[in-house]
Amino acid sequence: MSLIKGGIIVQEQLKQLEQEAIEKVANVVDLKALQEIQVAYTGRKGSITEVLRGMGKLSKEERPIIGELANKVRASIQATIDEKKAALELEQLEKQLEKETIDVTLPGRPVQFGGSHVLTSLIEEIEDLFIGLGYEVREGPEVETDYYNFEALNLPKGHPARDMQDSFYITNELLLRTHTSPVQARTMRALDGQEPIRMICPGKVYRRDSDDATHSHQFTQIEGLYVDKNVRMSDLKGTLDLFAKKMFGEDRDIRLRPSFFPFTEPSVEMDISCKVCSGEGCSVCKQTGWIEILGAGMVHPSVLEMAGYDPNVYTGFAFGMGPDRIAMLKYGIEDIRRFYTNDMRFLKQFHEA
Ligand code: 2NM
Repeated sequence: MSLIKGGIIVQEQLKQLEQEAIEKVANVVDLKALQEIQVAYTGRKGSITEVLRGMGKLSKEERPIIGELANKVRASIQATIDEKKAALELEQLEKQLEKETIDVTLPGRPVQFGGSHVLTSLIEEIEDLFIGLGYEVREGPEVETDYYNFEALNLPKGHPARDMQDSFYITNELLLRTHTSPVQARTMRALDGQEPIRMICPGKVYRRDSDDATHSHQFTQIEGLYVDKNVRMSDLKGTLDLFAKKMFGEDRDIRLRPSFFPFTEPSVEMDISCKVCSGEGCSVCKQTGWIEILGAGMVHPSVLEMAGYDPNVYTGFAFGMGPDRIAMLKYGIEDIRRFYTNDMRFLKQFHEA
């Protein structure tokens, strides 16, 4: 079958388009330009479609021949584009991989290990000890009401001991707690005089002191409370003796001295025997052979009553200590501010290597 004039022209056009497209594809350097070539030649509005649209002028015999040729040309251009596309994509991937090369043999950046603050560790040690005796650990708010911080602890408005603990007031009725005892008053209140209590409450407390080597406006406290029927002073002494020996060593003795707190009656202060001089007298114990560790006493009947416990049925003991002070004694730390100024060289001494 041979083509007549119209067919030959279209045939020539198609071959020329093929030639042209293949040349353009060969010179293309990016995928976007390649895509444009594809649209321009093989797309629905591309040159090949354009040529085929002119087929109406051709004879019936010529049409299938030209149609077949057009398909071949289209396929040939498409194949060239596909091949180029694969090559460009590979090239792009290689560039990308090169840019993102990771040297897996480089040593990692050193990790800084953290650790518990010395006061946190000490508090946890004391918690464990009392948990072993059946005590619960309880927490309460640091912003406290005047009622729970003072009133419920037998410190009514105008009581001279309120001056002793100059406080940070927020409003007339709200302040930063000056001790953790309000947690105990709250716990007693919550149980409504119905159940025995064995609890300790560790936490931060605040007082309006000028900071120096032995005073801080913020420090820690742990207070304990035991309320039940028939709780006696001897129970307090036995508990404190056990605590002192577990905390400071089996070879330590304790002694109780009379003292005064508004929320306990009678009140005592507990000393432990000095380990440095074994009672001979040295600078740590200020030549007395004894070191003051905590305050304690039998819960004042008014405190029990205000919390809803009948003081004729229930009795209790309470004690309070300062982990800051205990840590200072235990580790020979001379300045309480050390705990709060976060010098890593200081803090790291209490971590295992
Ligand atoms: C101390 C000393 C003596 C104490 C009393 C109470 C409460 F709430 F039960 F009444 N809590 N803590 C207490 C008693 C605290 O600290 C030196």
